[in-house]
Amino acid sequence: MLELMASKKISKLEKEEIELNLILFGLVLVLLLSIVTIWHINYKKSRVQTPKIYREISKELLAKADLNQDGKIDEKDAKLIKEAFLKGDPESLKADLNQDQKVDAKDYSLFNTIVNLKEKETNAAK
Ligand SMILES: [Ca+2]
Ligand SMILES: [Ca+2]
Repeated sequence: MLELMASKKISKLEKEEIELNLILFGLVLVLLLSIVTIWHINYKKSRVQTPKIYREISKELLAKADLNQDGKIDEKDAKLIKEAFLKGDPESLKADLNQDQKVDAKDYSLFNTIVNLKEKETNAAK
């Protein structure tokens, strides 16, 4: 009789353990699913919000495009890049954004792309 009771007790304990494991398994599953979902949403977001050209523009390039180093890329920098146009002296070469050792239309269009993207970014943040 006592033995029977003991085995019953054990089986009850085992049952509880299995249930607990099932609950834990379920929780882990839900956690994994939500991580995958969040990752997927963020992945889609980053794909939508980041045009290809923007991914190619590095932080260094953004820093370079701020020619007078006043922390923003604006018409003052545009003026500087115009002044540096087709010049080869070290001061003007700061405007050589694509680093081909000359300041030309490529750098100017790169600068314009950065300005446009910056504007889009500011508008999106509003
Ligand atoms: Ca500037
Ligand atoms: Ca260049």
